[in-house]
Amino acid sequence: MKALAAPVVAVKSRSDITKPLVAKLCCPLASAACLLLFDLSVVAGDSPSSGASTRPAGLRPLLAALGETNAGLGKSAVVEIPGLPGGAKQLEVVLVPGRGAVKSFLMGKYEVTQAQYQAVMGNNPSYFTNGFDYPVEQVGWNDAQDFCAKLTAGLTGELKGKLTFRLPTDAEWSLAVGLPKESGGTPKDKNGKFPNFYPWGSQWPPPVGAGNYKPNLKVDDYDTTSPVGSFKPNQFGFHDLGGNVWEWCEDWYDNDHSCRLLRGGSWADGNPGSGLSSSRHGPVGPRRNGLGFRVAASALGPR
Ligand SMILES: [Ca+2]
Ligand SMILES: [Ca+2]
Repeated sequence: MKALAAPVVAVKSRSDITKPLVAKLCCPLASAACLLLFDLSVVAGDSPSSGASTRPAGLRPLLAALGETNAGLGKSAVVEIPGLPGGAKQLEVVLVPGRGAVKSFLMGKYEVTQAQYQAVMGNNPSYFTNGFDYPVEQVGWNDAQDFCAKLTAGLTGELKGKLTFRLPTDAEWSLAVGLPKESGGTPKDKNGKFPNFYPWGSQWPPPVGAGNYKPNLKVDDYDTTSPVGSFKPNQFGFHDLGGNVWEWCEDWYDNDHSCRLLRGGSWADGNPGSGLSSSRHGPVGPRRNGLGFRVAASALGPR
């Protein structure tokens, strides 16, 4: 059984929970109108582990790479969201080369943060309001969809009509976490089918610093969520794919179509099953403090 983060006990009202951070993040630019100011500045990094450089490279090469089957590693782009507080993590997307039927795509280097969610959506539903770079949680699948739709609607200039933000598919998430080709129909069919295959390697329990997992594993210093990017990235440059918050994906969990798919485990998980790279979860309540998401993006229309 996988341990999902417990539903929030009604100790605080949602408005009480969000007030401190809202005050911190309050910015006159954080309105829907500001979304029209979106622009995408592409920064190219030679390797994911070196981090993104600050060299502007233009958008076109990245869009072109989305149409290639053999897109190069290490390309990333920053999506500038107006209204982020100074020093807050930007929304950065990393290019993942396609494989088989999966076309090359962009996926968020980090889980979506509370500052990013606040700036785009105008509210912060998170339970653990410890700072703006913590992952947004207590978001449902529909909330994540709305966030992506607003990002897409805010694109301007050469991006408009060329790119769409969405949630990663199950197959994309598997590619990003480095899984070999999987067999099976639904995500539920593929759940846990690669034993001893974790985001950090093959050992259990995880080594210290592997990610943010349940406190009894003693692999990190966080009892609940941690700021995104607190642990080293994987080979593609993604942080926190394993642990911190479970991540909503685009797919249904199974053919019942009763719930959407979650991947990656959370700060509240400490069993090997949840830690597996192939771990999936579906049947949960809509909003819990261990559930967040990261964005994906793909090209739209003719280039
Ligand atoms: Ca932890
Ligand atoms: Ca995660």
